[in-house]
Amino acid sequence: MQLYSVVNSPFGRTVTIVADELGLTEDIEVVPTSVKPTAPNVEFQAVNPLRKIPALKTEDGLVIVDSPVIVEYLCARVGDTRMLGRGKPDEWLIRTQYAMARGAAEAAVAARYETFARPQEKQWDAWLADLLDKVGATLSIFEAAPPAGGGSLTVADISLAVLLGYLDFRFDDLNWRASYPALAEWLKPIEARPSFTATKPS
Ligand SMILES: N[C@@H](CCC(=O)N[C@@H](CS)C(=O)NCC(=O)O)C(=O)O
Repeated sequence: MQLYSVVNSPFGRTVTIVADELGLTEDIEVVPTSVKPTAPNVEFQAVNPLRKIPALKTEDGLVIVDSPVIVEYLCARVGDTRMLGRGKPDEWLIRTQYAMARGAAEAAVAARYETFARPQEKQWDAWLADLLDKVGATLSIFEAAPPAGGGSLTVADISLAVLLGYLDFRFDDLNWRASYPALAEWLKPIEARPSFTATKPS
C-alpha cells in the first residue's frame, strides 16, 4: 500500500500510528506529500481530487481518502476489532471521542491555515479565535474524562494524543499543559510509545 501523507498532518500521523499499532508498518510505503490551500499539488490531485492528505492507495489501485475511512479499512484488513471498539460496550464512546479529537484537529489545522496560508490583510481575528475556542472546549471535555489509554490503544487515544502533539508543534504559545494538567499526565506514556516517537512532527 502507498500512503500519501506527512507526519506533520495530524490526520496523516493518526493513520500512520494506527497502522503501526496494527502491525502494518511493513506493508505501507509512505509517499511524502506536501499540500497547502491555494498552492495546488497537481500530481497529488490526480490521486485525490480534494488535495487532502492522507490518502491510501491499495495494491489493487483503490484510492481511499479521509482518515477515518482509512482507519476503518486498515482495521478491516487485519480483522481488528479493538482499535474502534467494535462490538464492545464503549464502541460509540470511542467513536465519538475519535470524532471530537479529529474535529478539534480540523479546527486547529484551519487556525494554522488562517495565519500561515491566508494573507495578513485578509485574516479575521474573530474567526481564528472561534476555531481555537472549539479546540479549547474539546480539550476541556477530555480533561474531565480522557479516553481509556492503557496498553492497548484505541483510535480515541491515538487521535487525542496526536491532536496534543500537533498543538505542541504548531501552537506552542498556547501552553495547553498549563490549562489541562490531567491531559498532560495522560499523554506521557502514550507519547513515549515507539509508534509516537517514530512519527514526531518536525
Ligand atoms: N477530513 C480529512 C482532513 C484531511 C486534511 O484536512 N488534511 C490537511 C493536512 S493536515 C490537508 O490536506 N490540507 C490541504 C488542503 O486543505 O488543501 C481527514 O480526516 O483525512
